[in-house]
Amino acid sequence: LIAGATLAIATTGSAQTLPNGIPTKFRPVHATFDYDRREVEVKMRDRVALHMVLIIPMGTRDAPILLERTPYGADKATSRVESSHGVMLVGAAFAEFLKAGYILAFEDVRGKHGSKGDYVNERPLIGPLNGTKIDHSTDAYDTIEWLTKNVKETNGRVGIIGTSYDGMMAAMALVHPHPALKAAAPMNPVINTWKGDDDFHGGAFRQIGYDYYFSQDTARGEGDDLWRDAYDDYETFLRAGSATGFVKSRGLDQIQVVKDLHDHPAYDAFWQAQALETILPKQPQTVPTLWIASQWDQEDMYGAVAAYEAVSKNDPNHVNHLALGPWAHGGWSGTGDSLGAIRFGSDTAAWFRQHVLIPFLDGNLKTGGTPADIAPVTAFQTGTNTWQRLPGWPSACASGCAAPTRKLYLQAGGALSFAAPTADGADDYVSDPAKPIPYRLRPIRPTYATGSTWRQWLVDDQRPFADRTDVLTYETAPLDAPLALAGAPVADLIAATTGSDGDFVVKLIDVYPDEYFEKPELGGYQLPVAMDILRGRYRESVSDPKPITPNAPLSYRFALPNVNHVFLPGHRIMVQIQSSWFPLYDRNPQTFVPNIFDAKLQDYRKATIRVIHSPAQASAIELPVADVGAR
Ligand code: PG9
Repeated sequence: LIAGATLAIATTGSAQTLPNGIPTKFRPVHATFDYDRREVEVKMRDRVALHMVLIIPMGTRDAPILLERTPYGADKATSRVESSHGVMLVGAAFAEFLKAGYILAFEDVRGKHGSKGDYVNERPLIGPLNGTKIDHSTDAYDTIEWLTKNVKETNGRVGIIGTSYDGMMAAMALVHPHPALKAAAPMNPVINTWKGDDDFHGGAFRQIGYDYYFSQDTARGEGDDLWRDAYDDYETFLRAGSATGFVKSRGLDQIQVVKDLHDHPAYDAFWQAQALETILPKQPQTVPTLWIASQWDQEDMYGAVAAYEAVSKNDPNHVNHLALGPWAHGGWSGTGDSLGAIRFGSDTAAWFRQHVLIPFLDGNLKTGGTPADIAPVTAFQTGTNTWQRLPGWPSACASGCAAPTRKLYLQAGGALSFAAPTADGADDYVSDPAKPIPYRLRPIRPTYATGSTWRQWLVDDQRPFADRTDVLTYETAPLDAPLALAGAPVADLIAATTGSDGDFVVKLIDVYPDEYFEKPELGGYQLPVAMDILRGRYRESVSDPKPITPNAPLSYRFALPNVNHVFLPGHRIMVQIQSSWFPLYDRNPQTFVPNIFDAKLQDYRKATIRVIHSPAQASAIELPVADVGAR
């Protein structure tokens, strides 16, 4: 006892160091894991190493690989939760792929996150804008080559998938594809960022891109969020004046893509040379492809359908498919029973994954897989809330479709009807750039801010805008029979403005019955079905902008996004017309200036717009009217 006490005192009394609590090298034990997570560096043909993470179900053999190439972080995509179960690491949809027996491979595109090399936003394919020997097509090729040679668990068949930017990566892999690439599913892909995906719509510039480019293009990893001057983005952007004012106030002109956007406001050779919907059909389609579109895609509403339509023109083996769901951007991967206030009666996204997407992948990728019976077009029809199998898309269009479009004419007294107007008429409004029309109810939060409801804005109730004096509103009587649309409605306005430039926003709206017993709070709801904008200077040519002749009645014709929707009996069809949609789109000064990005304070002027609905100058919206019951 005494000896022990002496020893204890001696130990405490001496300045003996304690062992480091952190092991020199901790060796994790993963014996209970049901997956193997492998991080690999893959050398491209120019010796640049790209970082890839593989999730391989334990004990798997002879399995196909699903590859996603991303600028958003392969590590992040494969480490959502620390878990012994692979399905917990990845998003819910990817968990379904794992359960279905796939190996998952996420690769950082060059220059981002763990990958070496330079990052070029939307790096153009080799050609007039890219004089190097590498692009995303060659990087996909080299990656697939590596996967088939180095992953012993694979059956040597690879599918490429991805949403948005990653969807563009999937689309680019289809250019000179690797022979082991056996399926592709580009989801809400960026195909043409000028024609209607992220950056421009009808020539009007989407200012929300600045948030994206600030966080994405100022750091190899994840960048910061762009700061604000006010809680309400309406205030922040209005104070900045022009888009260039906003750029300068934040130093964004140091970012290459921001310079490119500024220097190419029109659809010039720069945009034309990288348009994937013109590049893809140059070679016959060989890889079975399922393009996935969302009816209310708030970011890339153009790409999937445009690519499907273009590729279908050179598809000798009939391997090209389209799916259209009632979703927002990326909605195929989530829970698809509702969007905002609108309900679809079932989990449309889960149904799509289990009945279309996974069977499509299985049929093309699994060893001995039998081709699934996937219709050329699988489209969810909103209104009736049913899935349809269609032979092609669109079902109706101005020419060359199964059915022609039908004109719904603007009429006096705010009416809309399929009969052409019989008396001269017009409606006027004053568009004031000092008080642009908010695209949503204010305060408008930054697009990507926590809690932002940006993803559902395309189904926002339009009532708050319908009674503004700078918005024209036309509507039918309640319908006594259902009216189905399957295609892209076309706005066809005859209008005059006192300005020498100006924007036209046209919204096609489903007005719910005044009282709606199924969901009373939707009584009178004005559900946007398709909406878009045209910058007047591009009314004749998207590549060659011209001033508008003031006070001259001129044609403003432009397509709205694709819809597969039924206006049900008792509902009304409404059209709203206005000349700003702020701050999503930069303001048109309504005075012709060489580059609207640089418009000066004095360029922004009020204009009176006259929309004409006379027999000789009828304004209308052309509807792709289809058979309601097509299945
Ligand atoms: N829609 C995103 C995007 C923004 C800008 C350029 C390219 C893509 C995306 O979600 O990836």
